[in-house]
Amino acid sequence: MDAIYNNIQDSISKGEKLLAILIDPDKFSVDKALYFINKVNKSIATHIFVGGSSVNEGLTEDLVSEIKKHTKLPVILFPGDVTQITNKADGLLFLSLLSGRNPEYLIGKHVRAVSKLKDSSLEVIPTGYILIESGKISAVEQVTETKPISRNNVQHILDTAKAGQLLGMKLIYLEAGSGAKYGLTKEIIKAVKNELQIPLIIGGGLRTKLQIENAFEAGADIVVIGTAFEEDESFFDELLK
Ligand code: 1GP
Repeated sequence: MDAIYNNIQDSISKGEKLLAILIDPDKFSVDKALYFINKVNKSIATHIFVGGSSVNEGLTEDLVSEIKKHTKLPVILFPGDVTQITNKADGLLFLSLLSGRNPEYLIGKHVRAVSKLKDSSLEVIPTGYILIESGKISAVEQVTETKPISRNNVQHILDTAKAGQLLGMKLIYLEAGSGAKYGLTKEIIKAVKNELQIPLIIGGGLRTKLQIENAFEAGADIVVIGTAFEEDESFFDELLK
């Protein structure tokens, strides 16, 4: 039943690194899906994440349905809101924003999600989501009305990630914010990875192959890339299988 999560763990045990392409339904037209997903299929990407901080209702379901027609990769929801939950996907990152102190994003929206998840076949993966300050105000910060953790306060980042694991979360997602000025440093990634026994996702502001490799080298199990492909699809050519 936990195929996505088990496959992530299998890959990690074999030393394989995982790359998720993030598609934001608000910035992406369904007409482009076939062309774009063909590029994803030819690349080293292993997962497709779909979601955004603010997405109009219905867009996610239409887009996920279209994506599913063209790929065998797992399609996982990365929702900014309950309205983005759709059964058409394979999995759902059930995100709790641990860096913030807004109860809506810690537990409120989750309670409202339950009725949508009734009879759902989505694989729900509890995920501790931690926003780190990265040179500009991120959409997550604006929408959730929470402050990111300072990138200089590594101990607080570590304690937050560890608290997520102790609460039973199955993944920790360290987020610099979409289009961040600076991606997360190797030092932060390494320090958090050393604290955790659960897989670590890293995303935000990564735009080059070297930055992706550095994140993997520092200990990221899954790297998420969104903006780099939105801005320049030729980036896929650097990431061919
Ligand atoms: C955003 O971590 C993801 O939530 C990806 O960030 O768009 O900067 O690649 P980018």
